[in-house]
Amino acid sequence: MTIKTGRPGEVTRRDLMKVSAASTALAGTGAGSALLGGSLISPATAADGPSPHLAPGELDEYYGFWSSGQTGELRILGVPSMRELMRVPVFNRCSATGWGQTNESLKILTEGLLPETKAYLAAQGKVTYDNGDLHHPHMSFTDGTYDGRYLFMNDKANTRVARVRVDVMKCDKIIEVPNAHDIHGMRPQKFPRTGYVFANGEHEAPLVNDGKILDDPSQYVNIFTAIDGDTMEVAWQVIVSGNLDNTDCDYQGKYAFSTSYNSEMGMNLAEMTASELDHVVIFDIKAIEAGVAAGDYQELQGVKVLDGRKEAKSKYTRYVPIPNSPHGVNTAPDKKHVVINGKLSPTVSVIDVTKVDALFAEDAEPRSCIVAEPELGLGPLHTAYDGQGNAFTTVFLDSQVVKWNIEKAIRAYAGEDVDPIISKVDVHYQPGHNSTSMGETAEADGKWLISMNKFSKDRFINVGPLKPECEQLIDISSDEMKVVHDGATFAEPHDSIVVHGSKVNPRTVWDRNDPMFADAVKQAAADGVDLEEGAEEPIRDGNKVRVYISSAAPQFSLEKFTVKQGDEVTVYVTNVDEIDDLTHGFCLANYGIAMEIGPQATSSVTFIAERPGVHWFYCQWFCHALHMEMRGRMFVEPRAA
Ligand code: RUQ
Ligand code: CUA
Repeated sequence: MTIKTGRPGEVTRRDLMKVSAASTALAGTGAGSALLGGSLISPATAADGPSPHLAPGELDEYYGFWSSGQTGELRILGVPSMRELMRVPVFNRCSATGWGQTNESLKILTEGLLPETKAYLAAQGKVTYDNGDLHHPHMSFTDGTYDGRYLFMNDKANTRVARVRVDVMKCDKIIEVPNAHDIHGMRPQKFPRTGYVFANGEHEAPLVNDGKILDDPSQYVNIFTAIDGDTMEVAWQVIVSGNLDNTDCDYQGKYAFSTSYNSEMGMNLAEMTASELDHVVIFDIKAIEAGVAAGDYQELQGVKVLDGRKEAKSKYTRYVPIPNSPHGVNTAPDKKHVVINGKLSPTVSVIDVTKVDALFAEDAEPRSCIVAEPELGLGPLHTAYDGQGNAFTTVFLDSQVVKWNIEKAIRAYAGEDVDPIISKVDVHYQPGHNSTSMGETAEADGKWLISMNKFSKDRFINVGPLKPECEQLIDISSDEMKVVHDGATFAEPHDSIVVHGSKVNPRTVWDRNDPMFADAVKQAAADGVDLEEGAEEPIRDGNKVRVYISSAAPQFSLEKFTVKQGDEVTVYVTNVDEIDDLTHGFCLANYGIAMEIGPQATSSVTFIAERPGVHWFYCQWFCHALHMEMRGRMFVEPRAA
C-alpha cells in the first residue's frame, strides 16, 4: 500500500496507525510520534465539518493576515480558501507599487529611523533599509477582540515595528526602536484597547552600544518596549535579565508575558541551552506606569528606561522558571490562562493570570502561578485556541498539532488521573506558528486552524533546492482534526491571524484628502495646481521641476513634458477614476521608476533626469482596453557642452 499523507480521502499515516493500534501490531515499535505522551484519536469518523472549498465567485468568510518572514511584507489571504489576495509591502522594496521609491512610501520608511541609522545608511548611499524580517502580524484590539483599525508587525532584521491601516491596507508608520536589538515577539494590548504594542528585543547588547563595550557579555542587556499604538512612539522600556523571545498579554490590561530561551545570557549554542530551566518574564504594566510617573527611570535616546532585571528585584517584573528554552506565549480566550510553549521541553506551562498578583508579594514562590504542565510531544512551539476550553499546540520535532483540554491539564497537574490530550494530527512538516479563527481574541470560534509548516519536502512538485513552505488548513470543528488543504507560500510566513470578515472594512477607493498623500496636496496648492487637472507645463524652481499629471483611463493628462538633464524632477500622478479596482501605474522606462496610483489617490516620485533623450512613460497597471496606448514622452534636453 502506498502511504500518502493528509489529503482528504486518502489513506493517511494516522489512519494506518489507528488500524495498527487497534490490532496492537505496531504497539511499541515507535511507528509514530502520535503515540508520544498521549492517546490516539477516536477511530469514530467526525461529523462533516465546514467546507474549505469555495466555488468561483464565492467569497471567503475570514481574512487571514500573514507574515512573510524575510520577504518583509504582509500578505492577505482568504480563509478558508487559502487564496493569496494581496501583498502589502512594509519592510521590503516593491517593484509593483513603488514602495521604497515613491515619496509617500519613503517618508514612512525614513521618518522613524534613528539618527545613527540614517548616518549609517547614508554611508551606504541609501536612505532606508530595503530588507526586513516580518514575523508577527497582529490586529489592534478593543475590549478583548479585534477592532479593525490597524495591523501591527515587527521587523526582527532591523529592529522596527510597523503599522498598517486596515481601511486602505497600506503601511502608514514604521518606527525603529531605540536601545533594543532585533525586535522579535510583538503583541498589541488586548484590554481595554491597543493602547500599547509590546515588543521584545531578542538579542543582547550593551545598553549604550557605541563600541566602548564589545566582547563583554556580562554588560549586555535585553529590552522590553511598550509602543503607543496610536502615536507610534515608544512609551517606555524595561531592562530585563536574559533574552526575550515571544510575548503576549492578558485580558485585564495588567500583565504582559515574555519568554526567554537564553536566560543564561550565553553567546553560543552550548551556553544558551546549558540550563534546564529558563523563564517567562511577567511585566506589571500598572507598576511600570507608576514608575514612569514617579521618575524611576533613566533616559536613553529619548526613551524612559526602567530597570526590571532579576537582580534588581524590581517591582516591575517577575521571573517564572519554565522548562526549557521556551518559545511561544499564547493567552487563551477564557481570559484566564496563558500557555508558555516549552520548545526543548515536551511540556507547555499554563499560567493562571489570577495567581499572578500574588507573585509580586515578598517571598512568593515563583512558580505558584503555574496550574498545569502537560506533556504534549517533542518541540512545542506555539498554541492556538477554539474558545471551547481546548488548545492546539504545534510540536515541531514530531510534526504534529496536538489538541488538548486546558481544564483536564489543570486537573492532571493537581494529581487526578486524566489525560488532557484529545487528539493529534500529522502536519507536513515541522510546524512553527499556528492560528485559529479569531483564536487570539475572546471571540475564538473554533472553526479553522492554520498550521504554518517550515518544511514542505515532498508535498509539492519540486521547484529546486529552495522549496516553498507548506501551510495547512485544518478543520477543528470536531475532536478529530482534519487537514483539508495544503497551501504553498514563499519565504517564510511565521505567523498569521484569522479575522472574521465582519471586523475588516476597507475602502474601495481612496479619499482625495487621505493623509497618505497630504504632502502632494500641499505642494500642489502651493504651486496653484489642481491635482485632478494636472499642470500643462512643468513647474520650475531652480533645477527642481514638478510635473503634475492626472490619469483617467486610458489617458494621462500630459502626452509629453520637457526637462533638462540634471534636473531634480518630481512627478505627481493623480488617478481621477472613481471606479472600484481601476488602478493606474506610472512607469518611466529606463529610469528605473514605477509606481501604483489607486483610484482617487496621488502618488509621486522624485529622480534626477540624468539621461538625455526621449523616454516613454507608460501605465504599467492594466486599466483599459487601450491600456497599451496609455503612455507619453519625457524629453530630457542635454546639458550644454
Ligand atoms: S516565531 S515560528 Cu517569530 Cu515562532 Cu517564527
Ligand atoms: Cu492606466 Cu493602464
